[in-house]
Amino acid sequence: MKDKKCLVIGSGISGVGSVGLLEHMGARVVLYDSNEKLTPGNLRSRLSGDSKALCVTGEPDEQVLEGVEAVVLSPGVPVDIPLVKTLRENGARIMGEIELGYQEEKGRVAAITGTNGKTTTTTLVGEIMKAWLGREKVFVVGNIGNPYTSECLKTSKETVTVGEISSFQLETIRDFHPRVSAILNITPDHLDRHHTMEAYVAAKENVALNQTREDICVLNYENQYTRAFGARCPARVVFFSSVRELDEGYYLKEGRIFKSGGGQAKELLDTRELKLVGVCNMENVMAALAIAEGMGVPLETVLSVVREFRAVEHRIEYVDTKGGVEYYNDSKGTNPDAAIQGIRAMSRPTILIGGGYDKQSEYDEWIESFEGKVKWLVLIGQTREKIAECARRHGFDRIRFADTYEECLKLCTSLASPGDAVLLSPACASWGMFPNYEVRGQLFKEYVRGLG
Ligand code: UMA
Repeated sequence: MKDKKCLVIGSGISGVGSVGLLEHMGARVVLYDSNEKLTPGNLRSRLSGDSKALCVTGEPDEQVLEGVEAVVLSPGVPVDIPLVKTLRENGARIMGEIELGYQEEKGRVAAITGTNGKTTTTTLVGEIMKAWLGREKVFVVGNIGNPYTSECLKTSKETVTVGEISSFQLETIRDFHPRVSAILNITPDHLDRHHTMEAYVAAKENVALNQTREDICVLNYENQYTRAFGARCPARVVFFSSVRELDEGYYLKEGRIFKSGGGQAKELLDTRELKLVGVCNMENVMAALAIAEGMGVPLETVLSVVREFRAVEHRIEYVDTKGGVEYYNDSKGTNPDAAIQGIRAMSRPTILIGGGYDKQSEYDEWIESFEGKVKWLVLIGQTREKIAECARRHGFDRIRFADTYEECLKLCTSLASPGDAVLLSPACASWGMFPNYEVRGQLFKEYVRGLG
């Protein structure tokens, strides 16, 4: 990158991390954001004081684009927008922020992707690695909210990087080569961005693109896409299953997790020892066991961390009980499949908050999973009409609409009786109403804590 003109698109945390790294590499950097509400001054204020990057917002002029040799895309920037197309045609190399960070990686990498369970599994694997190597030798990066480009310069031969890698980030992989990769599951999501399921699946499979038989790829045997990928994956595949006994791999049977191979099966743990609940979390635990073992962590270290590990924030997170009503924050239920797990975890009649940004998802299976458990569905956001229409088609009409988030929360409290649960598990992204699902979940928790 030395002396090259590089254009970073997007001035969020990935863009800021990329500018810092590119300048360290000696590049001449332009930070660009298409948001017309932002000014170059806004962008500058996000960068470190000694940054010499040129900051541009709105419509970029020809001079800005002239001579650009490399383009770094923030994950939220689609690869098929006209600006990227033009730059590609002009001969610029297009890469994502993860790929840029990987150029400076000096240690070993574990990369975790999948539609759901990524954050829990990544956090758990990160904790296992920290218990094994010490906190200062482990970097947990990526979609989890910590850009790779902000950490990669700290890596060394002794360190391990654990990455939560989204499909957005995998679209632009070229050299990225994890020692162990994992695809936890693939169900329809982000189809507004990837357009087809095939393209979404292909992006996920890119996590193993550069792996060889020396490497490991952990896959879910019970997901049609990941099972099929097992047959053509370039790495050595380790499967896990929450449904059946596997001859080779990790599986769940009668509440216990086993590891099998070479004609033998060994019980690793009884899931009643765990602080995590739900089958989806048992899948995350099995994946974490396989990833950690693949990275060489002693089994005893792995098991001691797994036993103590608690649910991550915003994922079926119990908030409080107010007036006999339990409140759960599952703001991370940003697609129908994740939200189904949220409903499954409820053991009470539930007032469910749904709706948000339209990712062109189908809601049929989510509505079917209500199975008499959902008492009221309170809908908000861009998708509310679409979800309501789908729910009515499935014979569910206990629906209420809210215009603001505050109105929505108050309505839920008024609809709930002692013994009920209120669950925020919207099956949609928060975008449009909130910058991210964390802010949405935080607001929910603040509201609940403020209740008498
Ligand atoms: N922008 C443009 N042009 C475009 C699109 C966006 O200039 O065509 C600008 C926007 O105006 C904005 C900036 O890009 O100013 C935002 O970039 P970004 O959306 O990539 O956001 P970052 O802050 O860099 O955060 C990204 C990830 N965001 C997305 O993938 C949407 C974060 O994942 C991730 O934690 C972070 O990088 C660090 O790796 C969030 C997410 O929602 C949590 N991920 C999706 C999910 O989990 O479902 C994939």
